[in-house]
Amino acid sequence: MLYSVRMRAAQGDAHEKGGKHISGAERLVSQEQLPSVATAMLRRALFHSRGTADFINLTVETVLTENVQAVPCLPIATVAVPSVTAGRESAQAELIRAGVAPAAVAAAIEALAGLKSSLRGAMLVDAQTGVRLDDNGEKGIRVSRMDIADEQAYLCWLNRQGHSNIHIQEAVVLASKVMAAPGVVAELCWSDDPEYVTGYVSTPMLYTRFTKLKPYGSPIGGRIFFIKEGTDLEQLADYLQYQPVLISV
Ligand code: PML
Repeated sequence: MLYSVRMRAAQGDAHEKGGKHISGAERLVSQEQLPSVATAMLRRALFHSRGTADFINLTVETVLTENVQAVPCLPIATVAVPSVTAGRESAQAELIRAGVAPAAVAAAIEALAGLKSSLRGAMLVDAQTGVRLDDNGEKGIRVSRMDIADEQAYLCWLNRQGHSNIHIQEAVVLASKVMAAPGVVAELCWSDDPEYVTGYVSTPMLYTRFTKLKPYGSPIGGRIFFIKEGTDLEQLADYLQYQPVLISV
């Protein structure tokens, strides 16, 4: 038996559109790890650099081990870019190489760059037309119930490549789960952390980081998943939100 532990912290009135999202986290852990993981999440929500949380939701739920799907971790590449414009151009090229239509790429970048507040989950967008497919507004689809199978091995693997921050640790796990879903062509993401400007494009083959994808100081971030025509959206949303997945390096 494993436990899915999920945290979401918000500011303002939680009853009004769930408040302003400031922090979130996802783990899938053993009973032994549960108390320390839950405490660390609570601490992260309480002492968040973006201010005090007015609302913290910590959910713990059992998951049967036999329902957990094993998924390989995506390899990581980093592209150093001199500016946000150069970063977005390179990300655009990577998305087009992955099979996303140029018009859909342009529409998606415009949609992410034009957000008035951060997305809590991801937008699902048609990879050919650029039309948004989910109707979840700023909530989007939250990818949930995933973790790394062997945390120490994962951290060593990341460290050997010079990566040690929590953003990359969590994003690679999430992207690996998303890219294992049938029908997902690629993902584009940049962070809502005002100090974190690196973003990424992931494809079923590779997680590519671009060192500047948004302006320093911007608190607005989000994710877009590009979806192949004919994909069963209900099945996809179900996998992204509910299928427990452990990622292996
Ligand atoms: C986030 O933390 O909100 C998204 C992470 C984006 C990039 C992580 C990285 O590869 O450095």
